[in-house]
Amino acid sequence: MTDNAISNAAGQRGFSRRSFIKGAAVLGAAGALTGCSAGNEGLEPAVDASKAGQEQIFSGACRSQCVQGCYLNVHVRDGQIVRTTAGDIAEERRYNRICPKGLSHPARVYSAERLKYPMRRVGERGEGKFERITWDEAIKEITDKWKGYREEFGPESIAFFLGSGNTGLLGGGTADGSVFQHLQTVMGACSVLPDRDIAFQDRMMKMFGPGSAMSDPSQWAKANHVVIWGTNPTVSCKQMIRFYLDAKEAGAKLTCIDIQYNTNASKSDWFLPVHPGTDGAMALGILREVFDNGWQDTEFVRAHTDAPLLVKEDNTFLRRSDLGIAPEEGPVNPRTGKPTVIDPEIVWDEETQSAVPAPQAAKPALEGVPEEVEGFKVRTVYSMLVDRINEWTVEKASEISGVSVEDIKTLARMYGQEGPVTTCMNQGLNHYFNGIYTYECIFALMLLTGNFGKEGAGLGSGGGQFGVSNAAGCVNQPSNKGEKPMGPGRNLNWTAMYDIVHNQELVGKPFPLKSLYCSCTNIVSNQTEQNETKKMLSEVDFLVVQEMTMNDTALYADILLPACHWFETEDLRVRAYNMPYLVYNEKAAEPLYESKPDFEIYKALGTAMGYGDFFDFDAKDYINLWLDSPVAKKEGITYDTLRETKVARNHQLPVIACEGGKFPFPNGRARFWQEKIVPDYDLGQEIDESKEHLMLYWEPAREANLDAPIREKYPFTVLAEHMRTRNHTQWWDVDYMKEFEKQPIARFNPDDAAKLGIVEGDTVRLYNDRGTMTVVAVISAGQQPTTIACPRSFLTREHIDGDFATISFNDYNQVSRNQCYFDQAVAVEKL
Ligand SMILES: Nc1nc2c(c(=O)[nH]1)N[C@H]1C(S)=C(S)[C@@H](COP(=O)(O)OP(=O)(O)OC[C@H]3O[C@@H](n4cnc5c(=O)[nH]c(N)nc54)[C@H](O)[C@@H]3O)O[C@H]1N2
Ligand SMILES: Nc1nc2c(c(=O)[nH]1)N[C@H]1C(S)=C(S)[C@@H](COP(=O)(O)OP(=O)(O)OC[C@H]3O[C@@H](n4cnc5c(=O)[nH]c(N)nc54)[C@H](O)[C@@H]3O)O[C@H]1N2
Ligand code: SF4
Ligand SMILES: [Mo]
Repeated sequence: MTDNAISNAAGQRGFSRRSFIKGAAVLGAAGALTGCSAGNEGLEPAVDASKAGQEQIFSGACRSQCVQGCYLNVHVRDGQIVRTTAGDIAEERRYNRICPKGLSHPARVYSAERLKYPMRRVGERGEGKFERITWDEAIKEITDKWKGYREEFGPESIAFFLGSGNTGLLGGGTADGSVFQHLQTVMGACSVLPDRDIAFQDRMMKMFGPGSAMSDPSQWAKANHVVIWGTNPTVSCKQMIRFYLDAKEAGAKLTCIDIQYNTNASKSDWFLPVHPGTDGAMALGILREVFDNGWQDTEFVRAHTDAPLLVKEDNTFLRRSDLGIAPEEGPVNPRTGKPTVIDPEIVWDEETQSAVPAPQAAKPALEGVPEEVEGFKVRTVYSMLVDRINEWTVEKASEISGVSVEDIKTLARMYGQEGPVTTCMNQGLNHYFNGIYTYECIFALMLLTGNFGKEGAGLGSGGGQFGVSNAAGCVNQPSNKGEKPMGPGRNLNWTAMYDIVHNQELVGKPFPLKSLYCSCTNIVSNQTEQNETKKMLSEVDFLVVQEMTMNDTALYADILLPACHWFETEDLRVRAYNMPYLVYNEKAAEPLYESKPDFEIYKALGTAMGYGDFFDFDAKDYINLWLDSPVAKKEGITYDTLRETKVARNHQLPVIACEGGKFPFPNGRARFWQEKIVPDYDLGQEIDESKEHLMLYWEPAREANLDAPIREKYPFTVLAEHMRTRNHTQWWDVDYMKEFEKQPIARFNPDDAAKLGIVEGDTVRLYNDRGTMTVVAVISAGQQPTTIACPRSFLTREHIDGDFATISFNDYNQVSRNQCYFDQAVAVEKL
């Protein structure tokens, strides 16, 4: 940090330290550092100090992109937040939880790094030199600039980055109907898509259909096998870990497939290490063994997937209309208001040896179909799947994945013979360039062995659905005069941002982007290829950052707006992946310094832009608007009831997703085949369609692949591990969390370390063509050879030199706008 930034932070310190120490005494007494509390089911809530009349307790929601969304009690004494404890959801105590981060909120509230007042940049971008200004000056300067850009270049010259740092409705940044999103829509500004965690969700939708493909965790205990495949619940999904252990207690065998030995592995019955980014190849090897033994679930596949459908030479399905019968109009689709089209796919009926619409076939054939049906050259999806599986051998899969032939065969037996199997996945496989193909192959394994839509068989991890929300209605809320919002503006992909800002062009066409507004995100630390991010932020005309702390993105702002802490304002926590309750957050204390609730800032900006009529609501109005949905009405959830109950059951996972093999596609069948390739982004990229039609394509990761030519120069691959003590970069400002994770490290396999002459505690530099980082070495036998693991949420100033976030690449798979955080190769130098 520069002198000014330091003096600014030091200026804040005087107040904060004193306040924090006062709070910390109570915190220590509460034993806040002893670790993560277990589930509280069956236990009474902890001692209620409020009974002694000393403390007032407010309801709170922990709402970072940890996405567990725990319900907390916020204890206040003399107007100061002194501690947090787990809230009590009496009807389902299995969701009562708090972790050390949740316990350390007072330290965030009173952190020395909090932004105190609005500021204007006076130094170079990134230097962190600012001067204090008033709120009026800040709002006027921002909106004067924006009005100028809008006049000259149109509304899309301003872009908003909707970040995930706060999963609240009023103050949050996410695209869940937040006020921030409403402001962006009203202004017709562009939205910069974070492009994170996309491949997993995308492939679920494409293969299993819209809606949730995740079964309720209560199902896991009914499985014979639970496979934790590329997810790290003990660190990343804390609401979930107890369900794995429940399943184990109930007799399920736990298998952990990971690239390193970690706590999940230590709790599992079987740990199976795999080479990074090769799980898809391993799944194909498992499938080969399954098919060689005839262990596939033919009847499930026939009845519930597109395997028997006939594909023509033009890659579309043979349909009744191809046989000369015009499509019929079906019932009106309530979403589009248009009639559905009835034009069923044709299958070959084994019983009658004739071509009939799939719903009328007695026994749709999977194989043995004539080459030509009704004048069309066709193949069943199934026969193409079999061909592709036959391109693989267990030995080839073993060679690529590093998993022994024996172990692959054991997995085949597990999936093919010893079900039901619940497969628990999340984002661990997502963060590679080949992420979509990995998921396709594993999902195919689940479908082809019939491990889906049945008790104890399916996809686990706990998902999230907003059963009760009217998010779109919130965002598109008309003004009180009935005017419509101008937007939404265009979506911009992260990977194109540097080009847009630098060349003022998007896919060869002029695109004068002038201003970027970030709230609830730390893009410098979290988006891929940091040096490119920094170049973009240095070149953009006008950057507004709304933040709680002076983090790496804040250092670049032209205008910095200080947001208050979550417990200093009212909100509703709407997003959570594994905790099925909405949580109402009461205001527990006054915002410190001159910080303000984000809700008020968004409203002030909207009003100053001349859109006051669109922001004529208070918290109650907006929450009620979001709750204006059939489900919330049915459940009787309103702002007033939430203020009473604090929590309300929200997104309900189906107990068994796609139960009975009913998939939410028009034909009810899960999909292996894509008729039409629809990339989820368009940057004029060329697409090799041969990779995309059949869901059993696999290719290696880009740099994590051991055989990639780049590995000659950069022999190690680096996992970006989520930190135990931070959610992304949040909690960086809590000093005592550093007792657990002090500084950036790189973990090496002992043999690699010996070859490199590295011992624990050495200073090492990891680098590639894109970036460099200097950190401390740690040696661990849990690390596979040629792989390094680095906890990844440190700020630049916490590294000895460089920054971890500089080494990743900023490029997407041809159809999936998915950032890759784990697919990176480096060389290592001992300093
Ligand atoms: N404490 C904490 N919790 C968090 C977050 C945080 O920053 N900190 N972030 C939140 C967010 S936004 C997300 S998206 C989730 C993500 O939650 P998870 O999906 O659980 O992802 P990760 O924590 O990255 O864990 C990935 C696991 O996959 C393993 N892995 C990596 N590559 C491979 C591979 O090629 N094959 C296999 N089989 N395994 C592999 C890693 O070793 C690791 O154990 O976590 C959320 N929770
Ligand atoms: N190398 C690497 N990079 C990664 C990942 C990885 O595994 N490795 N994981 C990726 C994933 S999966 C994700 S989801 C992203 C997450 O990326 P981000 O969403 O950028 O995550 P955070 O670091 O939590 O940043 C949130 C910011 O919001 C601020 N904030 C919190 N609450 C509020 C509030 O109420 N108001 C305002 N105005 N600001 C607030 C916090 O101070 C913080 O700076 O990171 C991605 N980046
Ligand atoms: S950080 Fe995550 S697991 Fe910890 S208390 Fe907050 S929401 Fe819960
Ligand atoms: Mo994420």
